[in-house]
Amino acid sequence: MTVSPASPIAPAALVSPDPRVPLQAAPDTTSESYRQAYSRINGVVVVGETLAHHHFRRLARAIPDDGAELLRLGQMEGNHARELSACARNLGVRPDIRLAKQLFAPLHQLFRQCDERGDITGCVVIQCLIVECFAVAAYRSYLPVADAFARPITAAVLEDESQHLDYGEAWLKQRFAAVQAAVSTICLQALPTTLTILRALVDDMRVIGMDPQELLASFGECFQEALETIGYGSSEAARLLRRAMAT
Ligand code: PL3
Ligand code: FE2
Ligand code: FE2
Repeated sequence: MTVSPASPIAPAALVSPDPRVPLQAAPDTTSESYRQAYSRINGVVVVGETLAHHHFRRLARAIPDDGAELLRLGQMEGNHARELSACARNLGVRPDIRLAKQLFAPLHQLFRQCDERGDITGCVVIQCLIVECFAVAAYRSYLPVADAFARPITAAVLEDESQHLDYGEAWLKQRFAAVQAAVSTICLQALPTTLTILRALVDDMRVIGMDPQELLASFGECFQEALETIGYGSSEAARLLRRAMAT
């Protein structure tokens, strides 16, 4: 933290209690514009977590060997949906569920199509790589501007999400040669619809103090890292990501 020499004493309200969280001016959570933006963003979060819960239940059926583990991960998503909707309730804000369902519909539809044709790889990539990287990037960038009620909840959820990513990485890594082509195909189909969700929230993110550009960069980093972990070479991963994001 840098404090200008002209004002050696920082204003108390600007001092972050957690040294790992960067210093930010707190947005006014009671303003009408904040409340409307939060309603749309929290809607996307709650719908995303609820869909994640359903997706893990479907994965548990598709991969019976890991059924118990996948049901446990799905249970965590149900808890996330409840805990993160409490963040809106705490501000007296009602999440915009209708808009969020519309935004998530193409990605959820793609998951269902994969599930129906027995494309387990497609299902694992959509939920455990794409949705989870999206969640990790989003919660990471929300954390420094979260209010006092939402911050510890978001921090705990963020830790859980990395377990979900780990599951998908391990599953794909174990059978990389057999699944690589299917991974690339589903990335090209599913990443553009994920960016559409992000694009729809850009103005609202700015209103609540988030930096959409930073979120996008952090999503790209998370995804690139995941692809490398499962077996892609780094330039191969970068090329796939570039192609998918340009669509
Ligand atoms: C999988 O575990 C969950 C999928 C949820 C995706 C959330 C995307 C969130 C978009 C940006 C806003 C983050 C702000 C958080 C506010 C409570
Ligand atoms: Fe979650
Ligand atoms: Fe998750």
